[in-house]
Amino acid sequence: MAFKHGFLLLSSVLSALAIVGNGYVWPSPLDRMESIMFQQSGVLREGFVDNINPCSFGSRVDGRQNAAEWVRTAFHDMATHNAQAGTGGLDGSIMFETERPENLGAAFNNSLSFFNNFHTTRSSISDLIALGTYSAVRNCNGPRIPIRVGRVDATEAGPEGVPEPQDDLTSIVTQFASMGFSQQDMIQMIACGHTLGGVHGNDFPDMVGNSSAVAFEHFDTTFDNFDSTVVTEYLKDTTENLLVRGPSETNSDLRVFSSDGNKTMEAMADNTTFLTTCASIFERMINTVPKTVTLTEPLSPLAVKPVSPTLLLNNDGTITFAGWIRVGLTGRTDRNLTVAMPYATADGATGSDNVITTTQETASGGGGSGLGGDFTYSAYRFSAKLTGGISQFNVTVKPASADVELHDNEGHGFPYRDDVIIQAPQSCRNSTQADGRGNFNLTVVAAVKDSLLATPTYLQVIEKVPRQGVIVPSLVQRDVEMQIFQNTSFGYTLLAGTYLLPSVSASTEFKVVNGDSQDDFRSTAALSDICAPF
Ligand code: HEM
Ligand SMILES: *[C@@H]1O[C@H](CO)[C@@H](O)[C@H](O)[C@H]1NC(C)=O
Ligand SMILES: *[C@@H]1O[C@H](CO)[C@@H](O)[C@H](O)[C@H]1NC(C)=O
Ligand SMILES: *[C@@H]1O[C@H](CO)[C@@H](O)[C@H](O)[C@H]1NC(C)=O
Ligand SMILES: *[C@@H]1O[C@H](CO)[C@@H](O)[C@H](O)[C@H]1NC(C)=O
Ligand SMILES: *[C@@H]1O[C@H](CO)[C@@H](O)[C@H](O)[C@H]1NC(C)=O
Ligand SMILES: *[C@@H]1O[C@H](CO)[C@@H](O)[C@H](O)[C@H]1NC(C)=O
Ligand SMILES: *[C@@H]1O[C@H](CO)[C@@H](O)[C@H](O)[C@H]1NC(C)=O
Ligand SMILES: *[C@@H]1O[C@H](CO)[C@@H](O)[C@H](O)[C@H]1NC(C)=O
Ligand SMILES: CC(=O)N[C@H]1CO[C@H](CO)[C@@H](O)[C@@H]1O
Repeated sequence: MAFKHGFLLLSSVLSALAIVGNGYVWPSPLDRMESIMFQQSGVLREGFVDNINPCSFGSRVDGRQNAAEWVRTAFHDMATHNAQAGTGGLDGSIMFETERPENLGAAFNNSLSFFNNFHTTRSSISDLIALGTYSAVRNCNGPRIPIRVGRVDATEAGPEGVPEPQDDLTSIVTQFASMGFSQQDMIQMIACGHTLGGVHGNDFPDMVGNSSAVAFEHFDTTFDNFDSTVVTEYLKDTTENLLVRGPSETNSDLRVFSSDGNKTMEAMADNTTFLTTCASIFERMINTVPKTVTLTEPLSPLAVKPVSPTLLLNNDGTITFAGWIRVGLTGRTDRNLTVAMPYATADGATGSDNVITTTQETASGGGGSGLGGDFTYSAYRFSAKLTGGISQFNVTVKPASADVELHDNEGHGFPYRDDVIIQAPQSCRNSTQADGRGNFNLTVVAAVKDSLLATPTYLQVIEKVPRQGVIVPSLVQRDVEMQIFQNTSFGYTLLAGTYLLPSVSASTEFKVVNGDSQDDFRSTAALSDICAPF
């Protein structure tokens, strides 16, 4: 097969999920989204919250509120769903639609360029938009919205059809009906959306009476709190929401909110009811997807999760196994834990010698959390030199005052094989221009078991390919057949592959694959400038 430098477009890998009980079996395509969702602060944090923390973030700098922009992005992406045909919905097609009059504003590209930092083969832009709504709402003191994943990104623009403030009530009701939402749903969804943010002078100068980008008229006085004030101020007639108070040509919120005699709004005036109502309608909003998409069960955090495990063949023949074990603290009163990893060698041997010890991470107090207390964890670091290799491990957690717990990955053990090992120190990514055209030279070295050499080994790099008019590049897999580079006397041969990465792709994912064996999902950003000798 002539794979060399060939490529294929990535399709969703998320359809082949193994979900067991509450959690799922590790490793899984879900791991990426699970980490982004539940490792929001502290040690091992992913940084997804950076652009929306605090809830008002952005508003004092440039008259924009990022949390509000993320929520608006989800609605505008979803709004062109056709429930009858089962087309459109939360599918990332907003990427191709930012120049439409119905999508006025910097909100969409601003949100998408942030989500792009988290875009991988295992985290689609549309799943990130959905997680963006969860995160923005949660970080603004709003309710917890269950997050299902598996959305597949559109590859082109969809039809038009986002409601606009000058539309009459009948056409707005019709538009929501076409998306699959009733008149009451419509009132709820808009009221919930307009508890954050406001209207910008540069987007709607006639409404604001000022075309300045920093003239930002909030929908309610608590624009940075996800609460019912948008409703109560409307009912008390003290609201400064320009979609209620503003010019009558563009006061769509007044038309919508009063369309059932204020019945739905009155029912949402109470904060508790507001939060439960919004959790439910926003969950339906983000789960409005094309009928070709099957969403997973809601993500829940794994109780015990290996984080960034790596192997490394040393020049004395030993193998270093390092990484972290993330241990969930939810429901634990005794947090004085001893965490260890009984493992099986490459040929399956176990025993009391084959146990890796861990120490609690010292950075950031040794732990971290999701948003709003949805999940908390401690992180345990390990780094062990193995002499017989590895094929799988379990995790034991011993609270000081209770019996030892065995975490065996739903009975499977955590599979982890040493057939193919990416040699991070021998790999490099030159940060200076390799060829004077802005390309980066990526060199990847892997140790492959001699017994596997009859099968070709491929370096698979995900190249980010820019698209005209779209702020998010597409992800294209490039396969490079790796060549023998150095023999060792340890049963492994070092193979090397190089790929010239365009600068937009300098930071991307890669893996090394040999038949059924692979070392998976590494980041070029973690590589140094110089390839060190073995
Ligand atoms: C008839 C339907 C709707 C109309 C006509 C409408 C109209 C508007 C307008 C004119 C703005 C100001 C945008 C700007 O100045 O950049 C806005 C902002 C916003 N809308 Fe809506 N909207 C509708 C429904 C919704 C829904 C269902 C949501 C729910 C998620 C939502 C969420 C938001 C948010 C969060 C903002 C604030 C954005 C920011 O501060 O940057 N909208 N909307
Ligand atoms: C427009 O808004 C800006 C920013 O809030 C403000 O400095 C300016 O005075 C406003 N102009 C008018 C005419 O109100
Ligand atoms: C609904 O509430 C608005 C704002 O307080 C008010 O102007 C309007 O008269 C109310 N409509 C009905 C039918 O009660
Ligand atoms: C809702 O909560 C906000 C603050 O979180 C508070 O200012 C407001 O008074 C509450 N509204 C009602 C109706 O309780
Ligand atoms: C891990 O647990 C599974 C299931 O309980 C067991 O079959 C396997 O032998 C264990 N592995 C090790 C290394 O102890
Ligand atoms: C944690 O438990 C160990 C015994 O398992 C004990 O020696 C140690 O003092 C405890 N540490 C704290 C902080 O309680
Ligand atoms: C990239 O690096 C490899 C290995 O160091 C080298 O052989 C190749 O010439 C380099 N390519 C460019 C364009 O610098
Ligand atoms: C969003 O970004 C794309 C790509 O850079 C650009 O073509 C498009 O015009 C931008 N949209 C807006 C509204 O600025
Ligand atoms: C590695 O060993 C093989 C066979 O033993 C030999 O053909 C090959 O030239 C050696 N390669 C290197 C890079 O030393
Ligand atoms: C500028 C720079 O760091 N260049 C290095 C790129 O990587 C190759 C392979 O390790 C080195 O030889 C260069 O010195």
